[in-house]
Order: sequence, then structure tokens, then C-alpha cells
Amino acid sequence: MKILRSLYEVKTYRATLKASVGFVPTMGALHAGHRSLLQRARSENEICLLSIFVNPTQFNNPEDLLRYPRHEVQDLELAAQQKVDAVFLPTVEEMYPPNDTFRIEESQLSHLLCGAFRPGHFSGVLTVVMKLFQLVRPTRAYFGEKDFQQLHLIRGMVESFFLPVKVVACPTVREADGLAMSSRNLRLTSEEREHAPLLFKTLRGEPDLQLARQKLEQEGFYVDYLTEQWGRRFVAAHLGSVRLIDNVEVL
Ligand code: PAJ
Repeated sequence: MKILRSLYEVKTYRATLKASVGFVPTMGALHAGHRSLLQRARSENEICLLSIFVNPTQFNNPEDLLRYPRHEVQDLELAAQQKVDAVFLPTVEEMYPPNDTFRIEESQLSHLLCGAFRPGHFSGVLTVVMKLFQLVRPTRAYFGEKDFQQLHLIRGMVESFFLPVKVVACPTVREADGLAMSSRNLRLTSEEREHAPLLFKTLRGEPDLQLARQKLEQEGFYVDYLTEQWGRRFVAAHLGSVRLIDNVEVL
């Protein structure tokens, strides 16, 4: 497995590839959700490339950036087990040189749902994904439905800028108790972790949105939003210091 840390290394590696490239961009602290994306990318492409980069521009809260889990050694082990061909681990300095003043902005969807509570978040996501796409030039790129709004913004960007990449949506992977897997789950206390599956249970099990919100609030969640759109239900709620998101199809 190749470890690529500089722009020079990733560009040189990319130039040697003639085959299809499946790309899985992540911020690391890899779990079974990320693994499912890698498995899909592995099975549909000749080359499977993973990136791990905790992207500072998508954190609207500096505390959240500082506390974001970083597990490089375990992540590289998981990648090797999944037979990843190359891992790109860029530096902040190379991805965002001080003279870089450009950003990707979207004017509608990026301001709804999570965008309304995390100003600038999706601009940071779209900017880093655009940069990564330019470096990796993937045939296919894999994103999780867990971050449904992100997935659709990236689809929109690919269409808008005529990017030659196919965006592949992958279903949300959950813990046995229903909690959507997330790197942020690691920051829940054991008590909060026991409580957290109520988010999914209520989202799926309580048909009345108002009542669902009340239930969550009674159970100690601080709800940012709980709403229905595009035949799906979306929720974002804080449990202690951790912000959790989830979404399900409305049946
Ligand atoms: P990260 O949160 O590390 O997630 C990387 C990818 O894994 C995303 O496409 C996300 O939707 C997917 N994913 C996370 N948890 C999942 C789960 N439980 N089931 C299925 N897929 C899951 O999302 C990001 O990083 C960043 O915003 C990024 C796109 C890398 C840009 O910085």
C-alpha cells in the first residue's frame, strides 16, 4: 500500500495510473461505515484510493476541530486490510497555502439543515472535495448517505462544474442498536453512548414530528432540527458535547 503525503507524491502516483480509480475521501478515525465505502470502491475499480484529511475549513467550531479524533496507525491498518492501493494524507499547509483565497460556494441547499446551524461548513466541504478531485481525478467517488446533504451537494457540484467523476451513494452503516456509525461517537461518554440510539429509534418510530422532537428533548437531546424533506426525515441533535446527525427514508 502506497502512502502519499505530498501533492508531488499524489500527482506522480496518479500519472502512472491508466486504470479506473475508486476514491473514498475521509477525515479518518475509520469505522465500519468507512469500511463499507472502501469495499464498494475496491470491488468496482482497479485502483482503490483513500484520503485521510481533517479538513480545517469545514469546522465552524475550533473546539470541534481540536477534539476531532486522529488514529493514523489504526486507520492505515484498516486500509491495508481492505486492500487499498494508496492512501493520501495531505498536510494543511499544502492543501491551503497562505496565499490561497479561493472557496467553492453554493447558494441554496448549503444553507438549509446543517448549513443553517454550521455557517461555512459546506463551503469547506465542497472546497476540499474539489481540491481532492483535482488531485486524484477519480473515475468514481464514494460517499455515505449518513451525510445525505453533503452527498447531494457534491453531486450538484459535480454536475455544475462538469467534473468527470461518478458519485456513488452508499447506505448508512449502523451499530447493532441502530446508532449511525460516526467518528464523533468516540467522544460520547459511556452513559451518552447508551442513550444515543434513541435518536434513530425516535426518528424512525415516532410519526409525529412535533412529538418526536419533544421526546428527544425530554431525553436530554438538544435538537438543532428535526424535519422532513425529499421523502426523508433529517435530524441533528447534541448529546452532551457531541453533535449527532441521522436521516431515514419516510416509508
Ligand atoms: P467523514 O465524516 O470521515 O466521512 C467520510 C465518508 O464516510 C463520507 O462520505 C460519509 O458520509 C461516510 N460515512 C461516515 N459514516 C458513515 C456511516 N455510518 N455509513 C455510511 N457512510 C458513512 O464526510 C467527511 O468525512 C468529510 O466531510 C469529507 C467528505 C471527507 C470532506 O472533508
